[in-house]
Amino acid sequence: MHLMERTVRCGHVTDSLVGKEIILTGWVDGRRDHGGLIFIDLRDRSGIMQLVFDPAYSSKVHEQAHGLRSEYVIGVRGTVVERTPQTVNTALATGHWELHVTDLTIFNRAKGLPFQLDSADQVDEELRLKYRYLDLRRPIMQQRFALRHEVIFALREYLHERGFYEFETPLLTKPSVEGGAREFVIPSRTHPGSFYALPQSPQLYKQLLMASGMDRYFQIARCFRDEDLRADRQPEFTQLDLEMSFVDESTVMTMVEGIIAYVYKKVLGVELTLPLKRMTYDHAFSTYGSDKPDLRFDLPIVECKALFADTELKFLRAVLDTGGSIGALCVNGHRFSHTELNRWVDRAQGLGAKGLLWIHVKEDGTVDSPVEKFLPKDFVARARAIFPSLAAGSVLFIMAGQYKSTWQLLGRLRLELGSALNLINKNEMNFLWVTGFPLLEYDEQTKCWSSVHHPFTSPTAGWQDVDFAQMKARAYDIVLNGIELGGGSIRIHDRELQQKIFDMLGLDKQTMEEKFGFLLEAQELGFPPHGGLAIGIDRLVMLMTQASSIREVIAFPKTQSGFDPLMEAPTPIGQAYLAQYQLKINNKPA
Ligand code: AMO
Repeated sequence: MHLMERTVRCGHVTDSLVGKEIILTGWVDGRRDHGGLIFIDLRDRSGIMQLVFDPAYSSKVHEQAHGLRSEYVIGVRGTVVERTPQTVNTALATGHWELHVTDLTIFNRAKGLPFQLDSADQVDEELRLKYRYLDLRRPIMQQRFALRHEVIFALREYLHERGFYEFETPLLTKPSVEGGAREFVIPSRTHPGSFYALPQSPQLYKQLLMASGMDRYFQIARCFRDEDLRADRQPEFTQLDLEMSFVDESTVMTMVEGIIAYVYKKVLGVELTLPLKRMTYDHAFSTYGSDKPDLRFDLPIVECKALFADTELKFLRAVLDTGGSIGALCVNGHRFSHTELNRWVDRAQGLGAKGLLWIHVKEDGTVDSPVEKFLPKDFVARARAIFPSLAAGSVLFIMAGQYKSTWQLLGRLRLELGSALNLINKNEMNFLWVTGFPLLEYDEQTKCWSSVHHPFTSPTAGWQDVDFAQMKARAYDIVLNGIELGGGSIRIHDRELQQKIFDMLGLDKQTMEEKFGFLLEAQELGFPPHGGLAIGIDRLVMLMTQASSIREVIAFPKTQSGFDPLMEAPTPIGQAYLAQYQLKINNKPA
């Protein structure tokens, strides 16, 4: 008889099974052959159990066990026995017991693996992804995916209890006509020359479901974006997407806080303090140079134009005379050598800054700086009025230029300093809502205004009375440890307002009809007020498992260049295949 029907998982063997006969199935994780006795660590997704093969239990089975190698797939029957005190392994959950094996089935053998599972962290990621099924056998990966499952299960549970319906919306949807968007397109065979697009998010479908009276919607939604990839970006990723009717910002934000607190409590046993912190976009940007500040450490950017109002330093003068800004980070409690300070200058230049000025306050209260002789005698006293924490040993890192770009650079430098100087408590979970976003942003290159979130976002009251740049959105982002976890808004449900927004974005009547005619029409057929949000599930699970990238929590992710080394996708397709779609590849270089 094959030992297929396990009675318990390896990691779940406990005291109550001592003296009992059990069946285990799994993979050979390790093997020690001590001549007479053979010890095997048997692994399944729950953990490891030590097997002992002794000729005294069965000489035939002991003989068979000699042939076992790493990653063989086996089933065993045996008796659970308490280990002697000297052989207890406290590092293992099942380390107090072992299985004395009397029957063995070898289901399958394994050749030498392309990499050792316990040193997978050191191998090239592309190799790990090519053999992802092996990579996923590692306990750390099994734990991450168990946690991911628990998170998704908890989300469904919580939302079901609160009257949300789960929906599936189409994956074959409408491209954004003019192109240039970050979309993947799919040719249609039945409509030659026409294309579908994979959704960047289910945004419009979920709004339409509100027009249908579904009231509360959610979806564990796969989204597709053809954009440059990073540690927290993949071309396909998963959102918890939700939408609610008859709500304002606070209802949606409170619901989302409840969801996150429930998941943290249920899955990690961590109690979050609600409500979460809130900050306006203007404050976040002026203080941290970012719309998603990492608040696990402070180190604010301080505007210090006044300190240099009468400066003779040419580069600062030039910036001040052209309406630019000067910002500084004041680092206390760290001793920097000249070499280190100059390395930070190089780093700032690496980030794209023209330069970085450092001023070090020495123990005797005088300053050390490349521009020391241009600084007034009472510099430290004047600086202290702006930087109250300035003391002996402090270093000011100063950057000058146009406000937005300079603050963005200082924001990035702040993050690098935070990490290099160990200012970040890695175990902290620092949640933050950012609100009061601008509605629109101006693109210098295209000379066009575009939506900061999306064009269906409602502006705040009074938008008619201010310039485009001053209009604010009824939008909110949720940030965790400096990573944007989710974003949402209250939407427009009125045709007239929607049309005005499209106008501001430069859409002419015809394009508006072609692209969004269905939405404008729906807005005239009884569309309720509504709003919602989407949370990046991959990012959430990455942060909950302290993984270094979302690729560690997606079962079959793409590489940084968007390639799947396992299936080898994308891949060219032949002429005959293309002909079905009436397509031809132009092989000439563009
Ligand atoms: P947004 O574009 O902000 O909003 O996306 C919501 C969240 O999805 C995650 N995310 C990603 N995760 C991995 N890889 C990517 N390439 C990627 N892009 C986004 C982030 C982000 O915060 N329809 C709106 C939501 C709404 O208004 O309700 C939307 O998609 O965690």
